Amino acid sequence: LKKPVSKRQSTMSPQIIKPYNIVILTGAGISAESGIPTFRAADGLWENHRVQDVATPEGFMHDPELVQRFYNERRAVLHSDNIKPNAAHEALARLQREHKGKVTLVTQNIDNLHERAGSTGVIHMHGELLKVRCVETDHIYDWEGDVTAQSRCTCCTPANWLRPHVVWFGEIPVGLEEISDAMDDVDLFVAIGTSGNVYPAAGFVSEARAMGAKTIEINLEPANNNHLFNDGLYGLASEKVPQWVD
Ligand code: BJW
Repeated sequence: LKKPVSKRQSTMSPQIIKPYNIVILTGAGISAESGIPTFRAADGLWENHRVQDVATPEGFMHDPELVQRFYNERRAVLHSDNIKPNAAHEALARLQREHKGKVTLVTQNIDNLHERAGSTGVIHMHGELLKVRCVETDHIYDWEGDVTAQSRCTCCTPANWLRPHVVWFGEIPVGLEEISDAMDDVDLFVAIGTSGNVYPAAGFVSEARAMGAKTIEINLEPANNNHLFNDGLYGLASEKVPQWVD
């Protein structure tokens, strides 16, 4: 992995250059080759559902059973034997182990493929599929199977409903403070397999540039915010990410 030349570093003498800090943002594209579908298909539907029906608090209030079923199905897919981390997840875990500076891994994905590849400290800014939370207290529970009509929290009396621990449109993403801390001393920002359509994640590249960081996009095709990146590596994540890391 070659050292990025950022505005800040280029003004420093070589003797005082410290190990550089990397912030990586991943999206659905990194898990596509592991068998998990991306979101923005040409027909605008997510697995045959309208976005507003399954990924908004209003959709959940209107038809909680539909939304629970949608996430139950995705949880079941995640557990199936053919879903495994791919070479891109593995390369990022290797980078985290071997890089001398900080590597902050932020994912918009709710799957657990980064962790299964060996990554640690992953910030799941849009939540986690294998967790649910109490609608009243926000207490979070690990959850492997289906959420049924009988599923209730154990933190309230009487017990309350559980909802998927995911971030829907109009809700505040998870870990924003930690992400902002990492952005304070970022030298290299890399976005992998994300379409640049959803904020605040799509705006991180601008924040990184404002800090003087170099920015790279790795994607099958240029994202919506592609003009904001210094460099692009285009192709399958399972090929381009290991090439970039190694
Ligand atoms: C490959 C590949 C291969 C394929 N190899 N690549 C303007 C500014 C700021 C905010 C807004 C704004 N206008 C509207 C908003 C609000 C809204 C928003 O962004 N709306 C847009 C539609 C405009 N944002 C929100 O509501 C967010 N909250 C918020 O803003 O709170 C206010 C606030 C923020 C900050 C501080 C204080 C207050 C919340 C957004 C929540 C998004 N939730 C979802 C669902 C999560 C649960 C679930 O999974 O069901 O998150 S939506 C969905 O989109 C999911 C994803 O994480 C997210 C991003 O999708 P992603 O990962 O980019 O996937 P795709 O499918 O779009 O793209 C796949 C990419 O992969 C493509 O580029 C392919 O080329 C590539 N690819 N195969 C490499 N093999």
